[in-house]
Amino acid sequence: MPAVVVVGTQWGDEGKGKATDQLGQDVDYVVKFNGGNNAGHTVVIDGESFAFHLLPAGVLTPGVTPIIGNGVVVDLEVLFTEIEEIQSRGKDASSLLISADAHIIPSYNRILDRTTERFLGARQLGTTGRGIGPTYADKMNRVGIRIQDLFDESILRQKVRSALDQKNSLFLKVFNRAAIDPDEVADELLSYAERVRPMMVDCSLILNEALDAGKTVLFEAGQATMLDIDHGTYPFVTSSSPTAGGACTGTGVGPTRIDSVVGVVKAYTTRVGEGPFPTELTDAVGERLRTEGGEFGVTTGRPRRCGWHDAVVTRYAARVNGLTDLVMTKLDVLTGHETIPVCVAYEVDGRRSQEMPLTQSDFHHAVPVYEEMPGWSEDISGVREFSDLPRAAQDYVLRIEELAGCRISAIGVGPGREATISRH
Ligand code: 2SA
Ligand code: GDP
Ligand code: MG
Repeated sequence: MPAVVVVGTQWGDEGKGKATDQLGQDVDYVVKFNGGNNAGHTVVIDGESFAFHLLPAGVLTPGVTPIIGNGVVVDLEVLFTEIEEIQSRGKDASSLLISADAHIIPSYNRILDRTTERFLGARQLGTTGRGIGPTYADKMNRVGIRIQDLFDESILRQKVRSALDQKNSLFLKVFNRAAIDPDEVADELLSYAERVRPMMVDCSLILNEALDAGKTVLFEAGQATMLDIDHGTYPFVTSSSPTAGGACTGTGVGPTRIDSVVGVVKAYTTRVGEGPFPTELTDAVGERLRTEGGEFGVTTGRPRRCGWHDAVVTRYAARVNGLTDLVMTKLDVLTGHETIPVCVAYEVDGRRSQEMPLTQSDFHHAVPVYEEMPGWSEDISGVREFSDLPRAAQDYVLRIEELAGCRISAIGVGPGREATISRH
């Protein structure tokens, strides 16, 4: 497939890193199109684990050109720390490219993100504190700083000053903090300019020319459908577009050029941060999923909230992303449960529906309707053929496929690249 988009179908951490790494073995470009270093993707190669926050997962594959698209927000300090870390582990990151239009996360937005969360107290969103929300807000308010601004010092200083004009009064009057000196911020940003210069490109031009020349491109999403600013559980969302449409706006490639959209879905469900989660388990079973699934944030180390598979969410994700395929991950983690409930519908005020409720108020009190599936006890981590899975595990996958209305073309049974069952 010349152009394939990989998205998360739930609340993130579905295993997009592994899926991108695998699909990315056969492509020429991997482009990250949304989010920033709030993402945490884990890739395990030959038993060695790599965690990415800002860099596209494709950075590990020789011959692949990784690109940070215009839809991404870039923390320059994190960028160079990650590059150095990868290089110190013997991998080459020198082919990395960055869109000239990508926005930069200035230090004041990290401060603003964390201070706002503290200020909100019980009403906080549970952000990653990386400055993501304030940087996208600046972009929409047209007071953002872009990668290209690093190469026009007077414009950069002017833009930082305008952004801080508004924020300093907030810091001083509301948060009771000292004002931030615009020149200090500009000096810090400018100190990265020469290292960024060779990476800065026109992302849209490069990708469209590559597609014209018959090359292949993988579009890698950070976060997931239910965290999408438009289609997620607003306001408990991130501030970007992790759904398939974001691949177009976040890179400058038109929708007619996209061939397939792969949704990554965990066999169960997790969420980090605040917000509604109908199938959440707050009991010992949830704790067991967290322990056996290693469900802790890759970026912040926060324990993830865990619950059963919510097929209403998966079905919704299939619709809003126009999914062509699903890749299911972590089926191995469900081994050993006597029965496995799957949420097949919600009840809202006594009415049952398989679709996402129209309003967030309804979603907040949606009651999951469960169907009990028989579990299995055999270790499935070494299975590589679908027909070799225990009957109950096969039925579990087929039922979710049916409920989602989308084919499950691969199944993960372990974190490693090889621990995958392909159904092609
Ligand atoms: P933000 O920082 O503004 O994007 O936070 C807003 C909400 O989005 C959620 N969010 C995430 N949820 C799951 N995984 C994410 N990445 C990391 C990971 C998370 C971590 O891969 O483990 O390490 O904690 C991610 N990024 C943002 C966030 O929890 C808020 O609910
Ligand atoms: P992402 O944000 O969607 O890329 O996912 P994360 O990397 O944050 O979290 C997914 C976690 O599950 C990582 O630790 C992966 O190594 C791990 N993982 C991915 N697929 C599988 C699988 O099929 N089985 C198991 N047991 N672990 C998996
Ligand atoms: Mg993650």
